[in-house]
Amino acid sequence: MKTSLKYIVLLFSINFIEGSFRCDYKYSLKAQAWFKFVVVPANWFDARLRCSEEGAVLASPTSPEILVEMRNLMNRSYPEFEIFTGIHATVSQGDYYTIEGTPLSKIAVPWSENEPDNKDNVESCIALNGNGELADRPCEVTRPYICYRPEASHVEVSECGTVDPEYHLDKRTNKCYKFHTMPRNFSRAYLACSAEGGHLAIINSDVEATVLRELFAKYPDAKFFGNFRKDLAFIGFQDWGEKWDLRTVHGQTLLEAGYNKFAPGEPNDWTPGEACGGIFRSGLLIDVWCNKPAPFFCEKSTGFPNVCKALF
Ligand SMILES: [Ca+2]
Ligand SMILES: [Ca+2]
Repeated sequence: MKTSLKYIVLLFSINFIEGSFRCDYKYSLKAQAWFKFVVVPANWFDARLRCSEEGAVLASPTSPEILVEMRNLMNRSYPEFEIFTGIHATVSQGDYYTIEGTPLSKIAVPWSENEPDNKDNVESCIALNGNGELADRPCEVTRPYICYRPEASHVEVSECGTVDPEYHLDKRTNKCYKFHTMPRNFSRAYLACSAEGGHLAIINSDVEATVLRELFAKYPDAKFFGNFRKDLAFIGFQDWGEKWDLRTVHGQTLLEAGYNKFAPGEPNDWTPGEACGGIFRSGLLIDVWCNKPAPFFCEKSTGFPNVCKALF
């Protein structure tokens, strides 16, 4: 009995399922890809970033099948409604390519009336409207958008419930962790963890502090490139705009969360709204400037977001 149970657990803990991805994406058989319509408008740069962090790309209508699926998701058939596509000339004005490198000349989608016009010479990003027509727009304006992930033949969904191989399960806390060595400010670090289906790590026990301390130790200073402090990393607490009221990104005080051991002299004086959570290599806490880029820890539950199979 015990052996068979172990076998079943093993079978389900590391899956090599053909065609699996997070369930907040919808699989299209015709386009052989996963799609997610993001309703909250973002500027083009943030749209690209969020799709990328989710393991996808900002969608472009590179085939009739993809265009059909994009229009289905938009679900509006009037020209006033627009989404951003991944087609852009943000590197060199006028040189339009999709994120994946397909040139604009290979995109068989008509232009909207009087477009493209590069109005005021500030338009380097391409929107798709409800009529299925293109228009160039300033990249800084905000639009909804669609993230896209072509179906790979073999996708490894880990025991952490993600295709991201950098998340590792720690049996002591039954949570998964990823250490981002590329430094970001607190806001961008928060975005990265969130887009990956997790959150900036919240320490709920001395054991979890040990887990992070040990993970940090696997990355000595020499493994980081760049000019920033390598003795601390962001984790998920901040002052929420009120001086001294440090709380986790899930709203709990550190005591409620289960761990509030600060380094000697920390937290020290700071300006409200500019104190964000950090952890030293020692495992002790520190409050740091939110806008100074630092490496960071993400934490993820094994079962969120859910993983879905493509229906073939
Ligand atoms: Ca235009
Ligand atoms: Ca935790």
